[in-house]
Amino acid sequence: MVKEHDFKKCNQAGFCKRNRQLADTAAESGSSWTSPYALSPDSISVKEGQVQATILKTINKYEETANLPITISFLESGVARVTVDEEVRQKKDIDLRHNSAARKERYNEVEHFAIVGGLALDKGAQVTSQDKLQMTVKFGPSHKHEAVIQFAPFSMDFKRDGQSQVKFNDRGLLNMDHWRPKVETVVDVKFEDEEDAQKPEGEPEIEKVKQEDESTWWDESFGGNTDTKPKGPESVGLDISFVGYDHVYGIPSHAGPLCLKETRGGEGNYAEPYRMYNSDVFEYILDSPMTLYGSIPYMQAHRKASTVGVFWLNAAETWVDIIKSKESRALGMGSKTSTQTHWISESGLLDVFVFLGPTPKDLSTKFSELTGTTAMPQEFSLGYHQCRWNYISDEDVKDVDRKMDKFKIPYDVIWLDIEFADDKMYFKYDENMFKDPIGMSKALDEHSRKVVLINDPHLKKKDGYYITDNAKSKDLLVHNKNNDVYEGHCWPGGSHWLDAFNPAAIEWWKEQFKYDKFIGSAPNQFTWNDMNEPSVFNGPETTMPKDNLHFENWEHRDVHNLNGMTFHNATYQALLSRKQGELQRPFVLTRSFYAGSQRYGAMWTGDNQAEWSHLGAALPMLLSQGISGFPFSGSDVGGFFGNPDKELQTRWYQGGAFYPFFRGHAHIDARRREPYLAGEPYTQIITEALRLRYSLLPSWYTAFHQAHVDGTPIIKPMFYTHPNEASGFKVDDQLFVGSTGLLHKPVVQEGQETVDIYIPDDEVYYDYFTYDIISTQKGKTTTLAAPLDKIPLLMRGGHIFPRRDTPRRSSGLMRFDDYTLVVSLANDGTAEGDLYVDDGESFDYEEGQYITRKFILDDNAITSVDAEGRDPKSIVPGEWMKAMHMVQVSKILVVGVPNSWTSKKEVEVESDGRTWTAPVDFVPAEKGRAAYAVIRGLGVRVGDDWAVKTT
Ligand code: NBV
Repeated sequence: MVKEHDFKKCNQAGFCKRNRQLADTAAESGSSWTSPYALSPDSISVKEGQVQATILKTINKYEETANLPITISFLESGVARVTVDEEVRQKKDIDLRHNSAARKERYNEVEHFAIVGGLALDKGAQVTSQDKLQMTVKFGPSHKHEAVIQFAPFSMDFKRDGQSQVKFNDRGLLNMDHWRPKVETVVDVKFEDEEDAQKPEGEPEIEKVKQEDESTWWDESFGGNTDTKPKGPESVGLDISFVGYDHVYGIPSHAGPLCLKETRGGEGNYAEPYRMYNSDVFEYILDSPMTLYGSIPYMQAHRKASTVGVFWLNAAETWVDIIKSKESRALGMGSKTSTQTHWISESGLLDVFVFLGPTPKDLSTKFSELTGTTAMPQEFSLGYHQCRWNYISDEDVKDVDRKMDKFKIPYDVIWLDIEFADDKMYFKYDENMFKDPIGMSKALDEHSRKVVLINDPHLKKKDGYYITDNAKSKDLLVHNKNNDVYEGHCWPGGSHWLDAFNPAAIEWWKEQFKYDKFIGSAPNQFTWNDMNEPSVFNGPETTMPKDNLHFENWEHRDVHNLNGMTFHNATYQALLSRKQGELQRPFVLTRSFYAGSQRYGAMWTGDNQAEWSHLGAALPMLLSQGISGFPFSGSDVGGFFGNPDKELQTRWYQGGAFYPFFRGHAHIDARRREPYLAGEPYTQIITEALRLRYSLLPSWYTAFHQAHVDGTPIIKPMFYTHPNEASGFKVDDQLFVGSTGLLHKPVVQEGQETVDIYIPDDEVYYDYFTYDIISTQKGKTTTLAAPLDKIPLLMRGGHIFPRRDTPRRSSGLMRFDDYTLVVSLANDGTAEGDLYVDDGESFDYEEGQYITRKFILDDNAITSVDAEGRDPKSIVPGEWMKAMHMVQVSKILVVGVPNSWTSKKEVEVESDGRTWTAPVDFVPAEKGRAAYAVIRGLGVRVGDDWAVKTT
């Protein structure tokens, strides 16, 4: 069990404690509380979508102020951004500072790592009114968005269609700890008369020092480690209120419900704020706001028919308090709940993006414009990954491979954990155990399978280990507070850490992955980045000291939450450039992440446990990843720590078949548990779950492509697909796959043989396996039988989705198989769906080498047209496209066909100027099962336009 006391609570982090106290003081003072921040109207300048000004923070009774430049940017997308910095300090101030190598200004480079676009300014933004007290700016498409900036105290109100949605500093909790010198010796100055007191020349802070509680400003110790905090207090805090919104989601990763809880006590609530400080929290506890391995400080608020959100662009340790308040409305009008949040970061800028919706999908699109979308994955990475700590030798790997084949269990990737490396020196295979890694890779390649090798950011401190020696000589390692190379403990013992903030370190890292450099590496080998929070065994809270220094002398404190992403990026770049001319898409799994990590690969939820509760906890976490822009996510199937019993293992595979990233993994001390070891009936049931995943790969790939195009989640929660159905806003134990209409609810309890599945609309739903019509009622749950061999899976009426029905050993072997289309008729007799397919490995799709189809069934026909309306002749087919020319849609299964199909024996097919007929098998409705028809031997090319006449 994770030692909770090894990690800080808010009151053990000085800045969190201070800001929370401020919230208490403000609340206690009620209306007499005034925020000491005022925007100076004289400082305002407006140009082309941007307002610039200075906020003055009154810092003492002499009315001295700290100057905080503010930039409010109105973006073309309708998103607004508010950035507040602190004026660069005087040289003399800097000299007064503790003697430290750390940079003096506030960290301002998060944008450089997290943001890739979407910053074009809305040049049409217009100041529509301005007086001494406030100004109003209209912006965004059709000027529907509006920002009201109140000057004193400073606050902002973001409106859509004239209605307040998001408010800043409404509760007066804005706080930027201004820079102050550390006064070593407090001079004992006594003032006879406070009123007449003259400020002593040159010693402005002395009196203040005596009045304020300084105890959390400077050095702070926790768990035997002292943070020297050479820059003193520099926290940023802000209250952000979502007016009229009673649900908030996001800020992953936390092991709790998708819909975030309140954090200031009360029944069922948390007593601590949600924390974001990427940490190695192995065996994490469930239903907790404790931090985990990665952070995306992006929150969305939702109410019926409206979604808005904020993105807090700060990479320092961050805490978020959430409370809800009920406001009664006029008599008989009931009450309206608002959610009030309080964001607190240890250092850096105040930099917040505001999204005004109104749909969850709008938010996905806008957030992905800023932070990028999911990298288009290699298709194999959507298959099943077989991992454990550790497959101990190349013979072991080949043995597992053979056995998977023997039991006809499909899989794509086998993984090697840290024991593959000689004495934990990554880039060096343990030659005794892995005698022929190239031979091993080739053997796997025969069935189009891959290997993933772990590669952690700690480099073993050992003279003669080329990697460390070379990185050290080039000064590419993280430094300690004295600016020497930092040393800590990790798997290899004494270790150093690559500083992937340094562009030269990335260039160097790329070199190490070249095939001729990394002996034993091969094109079908990919990478796993673990421990990149970074995890440091002897560091404070198992990570790096905050006063460590990175590239250009930024303190670790400022960049901590970005650390994992920079390493993930370095590895992604490295896999991209292993050999000149070999342009295959990288696959890199990361444990630690930040907003933007989706551009580099997949994540998983770290070290869970082989317990039912952890199986249940996985889905809400993955759903949260999906709506937060990083949907390529999974949890260790089977549970990392411990030994699942066979029922749990089986249920986990059934649930895992619906994780975007699907990997079985186990701790080194856990018993072997490859699916073939489970024995019957378990092995067979697990194999069926895997085959289901494989047959649906075309649909998964299509969903991934959508995520790649516009940030749409791959698995979707109910509030996302049905934003107007309030009864589904808290539902986080079931999912829709892409736009397939496939609705799955995993069984997550021992001995459970039924599930109650929530139905979000009035559509007809069919059982995926039996085609039974499920009795549904919008907003209610319906009970499905779910014996061990049954995955609860429904097809929502109105969808068409692609499958490949021939079971094979790996996804690569299915590349040129024919397709089956499954059509589930809606109540109104229509259906539609999509297919996207490319070669699944190269970047040729960027040159138009892909097939994308829109399938539509209406009263008369099922048709397939190019989803982008491209003229097929405009595409010069490459090798893959040529091969695809032979691939057909060979079968269409139509579920829910009307009785008029009874006499249908064949249908007319039309494509490429030709017509022919295809036989139909019609099966009438029976005992609750829908009528269905199978059109066989269709013979249409998947890339061509075609129509199947159904009348
Ligand atoms: O590399 C060993 C493990 C790995 O199997 C696991 O998936 C990671 O989350 N790693 C953590 C380090 C040790 C964990 C106890």
